[in-house]
Amino acid sequence: MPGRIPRSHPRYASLVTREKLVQGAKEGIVAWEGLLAHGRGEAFDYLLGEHTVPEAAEASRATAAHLLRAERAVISVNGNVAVLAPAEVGELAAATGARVEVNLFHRTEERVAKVVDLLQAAGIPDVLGLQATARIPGLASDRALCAEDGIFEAGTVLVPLEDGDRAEALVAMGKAVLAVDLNPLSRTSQAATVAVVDEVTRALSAMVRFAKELRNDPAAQEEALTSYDKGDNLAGVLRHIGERLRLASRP
Ligand code: PTJ
Repeated sequence: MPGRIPRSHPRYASLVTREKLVQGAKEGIVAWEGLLAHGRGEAFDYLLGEHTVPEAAEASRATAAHLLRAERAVISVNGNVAVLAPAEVGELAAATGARVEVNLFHRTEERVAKVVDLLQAAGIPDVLGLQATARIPGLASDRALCAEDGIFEAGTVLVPLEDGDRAEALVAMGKAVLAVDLNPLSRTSQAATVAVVDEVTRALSAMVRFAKELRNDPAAQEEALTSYDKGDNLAGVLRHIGERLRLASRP
C-alpha cells in the first residue's frame, strides 16, 4: 500500500507504481507475468534516465496524428496498462475518437471482465473485448481472440506493452501498429509502424496533449507523420542509452 512507503524515499514514485501493480495482481487484474514485464521496463527506463527523450516525444506526436487520421482506431489494453494508466487511456480515446478494447495475453474470461470493469469505473463508456468474435490470423495464443468490430476491423491499433507475436501479426494484416515499449530492441518495437520508447503513463499523457494540439490542424498532422522515421528514431533512443552508459563508465 502507498501508505506504507515513506514519501521521503528517493524512489517513492517507482515504489508506488510497483505497489499498484502488486495490488492489481492480487486482485486478479494484472497477470503475475505482468510484474516481470514491469521489471524489464523499469530497467530500460533507468537506462533512459526515467524521462521522455525527444525521440519518444516525436513518436508520441506521430502516434497522435495516426489516431486522429484513422477511420477506425482501437487502443488495446492489457492488465498492466489498465492499472497504470486508466485515466490516460480514457482521455486519449476521447481526444481521438479511438475505441478501447481489452485484449489479454494471459487470457481468462474472469480477468477480461475485471479489466473491463476497471476501465468503465475510470469513465470509459463503451469498452470492447468481453465478446471475442474474431481471431487474428497466424497467432496461436489467446492474444488472437478479439472483437470483430474492434481490433479485427480497425486500420490502426495502439498496442502498449505488447508481445512481439501479435505486433507482427497485426502488421501482417495491413494495420498501422503503434507500440509503446521501453525496450527499443524488442520485436514489438522492431515490428511496429511507430515505436514509442517511453514509460506508458508518460507516453499516453504526451499523446493526449499532442492529440489536442493537432486535432484541428491537418497540415500539422501530415507533418507529424512524414517527419517521423522509425529507424532514425530508434537509433536516436539507443544513442541516449549509449551516451548515459559511456558517461557513467568514464574513469
Ligand atoms: O495482461 P496480459 O495478460 O495481456 O499480459 C501483459 C504482459 C505485459 C504480461 C504481456 O503483454 C507480456 O508478456 O509482455 P512482454 O512480452 O513481457 O513485453 C512487455 C514489454 O513492455 C517489455 O518489452 C517491457 O520492457 C515493456 N514495459 C514494461 N513495463 C512498461 C513497458 N513499457 C512501457 N511502460 C511500462 N510501464
